[in-house]
Amino acid sequence: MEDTNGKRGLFDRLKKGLSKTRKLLLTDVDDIILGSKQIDQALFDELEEALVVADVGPVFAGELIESLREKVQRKELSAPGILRNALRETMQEILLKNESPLQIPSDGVYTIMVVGVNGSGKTTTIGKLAHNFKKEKHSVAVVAADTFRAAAVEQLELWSRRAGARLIKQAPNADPTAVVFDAMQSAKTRKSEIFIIDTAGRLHTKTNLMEELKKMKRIMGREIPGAPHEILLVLDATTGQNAIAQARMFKDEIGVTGLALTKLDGTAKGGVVVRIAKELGIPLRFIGIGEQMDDLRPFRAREFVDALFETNG
Ligand SMILES: Nc1nc2c(ncn2[C@@H]2O[C@H](COP(=O)(O)OP(=O)(O)O)[C@@H](O)[C@H]2O)c(=O)[nH]1
Ligand SMILES: [Mg+2]
Repeated sequence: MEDTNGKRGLFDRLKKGLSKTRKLLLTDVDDIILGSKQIDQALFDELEEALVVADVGPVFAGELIESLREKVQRKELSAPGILRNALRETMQEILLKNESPLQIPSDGVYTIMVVGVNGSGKTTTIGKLAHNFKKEKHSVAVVAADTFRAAAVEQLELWSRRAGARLIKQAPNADPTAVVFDAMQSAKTRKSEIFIIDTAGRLHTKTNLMEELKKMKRIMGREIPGAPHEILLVLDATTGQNAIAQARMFKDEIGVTGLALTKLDGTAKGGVVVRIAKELGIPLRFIGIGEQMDDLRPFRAREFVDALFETNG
């Protein structure tokens, strides 16, 4: 029997989730390397272009190539064949510097405010997060502060049931800040629980949305010292440059302490993980690789690079 939830099973799932990016990156890089007899400027130029196509961004691509060039100069690299491994190692080194998983204290109340535009995957990510936290034996409450659409509350309710998390909600169209206030009152009575707050993401009323989010944030901090402990911005990886623009906006308006990048399974431009970490300087906490409950993972540089580059299987 295949162990789909064991370490290997989870890794294979990640690999499968990243298969579009793997295909693009590996095929291109291998074609370039196999077609080259020596390491020269032309080879570096081609590699850099392949990396940019995979959306790692020009900054990171440039840095990677520079680092490879230094290795060649130090004679650590002599033939194109070993370049692939060097690329993998260098990518890992750079990403490790950006690795910063969410650390949740085992005791006390911990609050996560989840923000992002409609459709980016907030509610789904909250469901998966709740599931993960429950597996780690935390108490979890999800808070339906996206009250704008009735369907949004129902969707969260469904996920709360799947994950076995408590749901805090009010009547449809309730004031979202009132829901948050409610949740914080509940938090005051708990010794130890993670509160995950779902919020609206309608962008056509941007100013109102940002004001509403700021108000929620203020109320949380007023009721529970240190809250929100994390402001997690959810970004859709398939939107590329747009995701970066959104991140800048949310960062400037309300402050963002961590990122979740969803739908990596839907894009060949998974290099955007790297780009976002690099260009925004916000820790990448989680990556989403599918629609199921187990399809959210803490971002780990080594695992991510291994899943991108491992060829057997
Ligand atoms: N393939 C894939 N789909 C996802 C992922 N995360 C979310 N989705 C889908 O994206 C759509 C929008 O998600 P939702 O959570 O409702 O977004 P919200 O409007 O930000 O709350 C839904 O159909 C989700 O199933 C992911 O990692 N991979
Ligand atoms: Mg939603």
